Formats: sequence, structure tokens, C-alpha cells
Amino acid sequence: MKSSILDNRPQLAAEVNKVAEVAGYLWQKGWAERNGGNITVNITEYVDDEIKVMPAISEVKQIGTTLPHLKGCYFYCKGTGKRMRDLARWPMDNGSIIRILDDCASYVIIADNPVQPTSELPSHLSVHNWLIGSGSPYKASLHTHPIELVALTHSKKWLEKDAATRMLWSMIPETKAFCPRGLGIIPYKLPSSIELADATLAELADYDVVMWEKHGVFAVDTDIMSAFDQVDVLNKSALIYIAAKNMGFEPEGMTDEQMKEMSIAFNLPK
Ligand code: 2HA
Ligand code: ZN
Repeated sequence: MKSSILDNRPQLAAEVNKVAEVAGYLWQKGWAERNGGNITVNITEYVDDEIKVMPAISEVKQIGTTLPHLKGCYFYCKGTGKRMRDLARWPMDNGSIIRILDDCASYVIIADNPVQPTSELPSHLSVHNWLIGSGSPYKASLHTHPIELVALTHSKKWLEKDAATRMLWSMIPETKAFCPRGLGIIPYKLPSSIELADATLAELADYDVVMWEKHGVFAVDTDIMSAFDQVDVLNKSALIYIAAKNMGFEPEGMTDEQMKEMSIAFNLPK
């Protein structure tokens, strides 16, 4: 079998295998049609001396922006145009590992194949740059199209600040416990645009999961499984809301008292 950067590197392999597992969930949930969604993971902590001297297998490519905190960092990135359902089985054929060069403005692919990273690389890397700069332990970012959460954004009612957050938290106690910063909302902007990237960065100061109106979510967490979990619990709440509406009534939701009790019991920020 062809050798891989993951051979004899169990920690690095575990991180990439988590990405593959999550990619499978995204497909199964119907959140990743065609090439929908992106994943990037900062894997610098698993990089050894041998990886540091691995030759580039691509030309030097420009990021399109300068990101000073990313000097010498390494990322696993889903490939542009690749399918999550393929990545689930073959993560190193549908994604690649890149090294950020010393100018902090360009990168090379180092393994396993010259798979061009996601079209959203500038925005993903801007987020990682900001996470490092703000001392965050978060290493993974996820963009996906969760059906019911996206559907909510087709109504003005749920685009008001924290309206969706309050409703989603009130559907089942776990949602507030496991997505304690709620769901940030970003008004519609062109996919892949600088405006969308800038708005995402601003909103991540207050939320771990942000919604791009009529498009999808962007989530960050310590690893890709945890980022997925936050989106999953929010979408579960949206499903409970819809189930109640389908039964012909507006769900009551937990009371403010019950929500406050949860915040105290779980020591939650909001
Ligand atoms: O990469 O979902 O918004 C595919 C997307 C971009
Ligand atoms: Zn998208």
C-alpha cells in the first residue's frame, strides 16, 4: 500500500479519522449534498521534525491575505470540490495537509496527494489565525448545511438577535448545556466573500456556532467532533420545534425559570 503521513503517527491519524467520521455523519444527516461544506483542523501540535522537513508536493500558493499567527502552522483541509461522503472513506484522497510558509501569506501542500484545499480556505484560515491570536484552545472549524436550522433562517422572526438561540435552548435542557453560547446570526452574504468571512470572525467572539442566513452554519471547537456536536444539538432542538408544529401546536418551551436553573446548575456563561 502507498505510504501515508498518517502511518506510525497515531495521534495525527486519530484527528484525521475524526474528520472522516464527522464527514460521514454530515452526509448521513443530509447536511452535505454534493461538495457542500468545509472542514479545516489545526494539526500543528502533532507535527514532528520529520514532517517539518517534508518537501512540498505543490507549488507555493497564495492564501490571499496575511495571517501572522499562522507562521509554521499545519492544517488538514477538505479538498475543494470534494464530497463529504467520499472524504468519510478516503480522507487523504479528498483532503490534504498544508504548511503555512514564513511569509504567513502562502502555503504548500505536503501530504498525501496534491488535493487543492477548500474554496473557503481564506475564511477558515482567518478564523484559525484569530483563534490562536485570542488564546483559544479551539483547533477545528466546520461549515455545513443543517436542513432544519437553515430552514429557520427563511423567517425574519428567527433572524433577530438571539431569538433562535432562546427558542432552541428552550426545546430540551441539553441544548443550553452543550451549546452554551447559542447561535449567532449573520445576514445573507455571498458565499466565499470577504464580507462573509469578516462577519463570521466578528460573530465568533460571542458564539461558537454562527448561522449564515439561508446557507449554513460555521462552528468552531476544540476538535471536529465537538464542533459537530454543537451543531447537532442545535439542529435536534430545531427538529423538536418542527415536530411540535407538525402536531399542530406551538411548543411551550422551557420557562425562563427552568432555563435560569440550568445556567446555574451547569455554570453556563449566559
Ligand atoms: O464548499 O458549502 O459554502 C462548499 C460550501 C461553500
Ligand atoms: Zn456552504
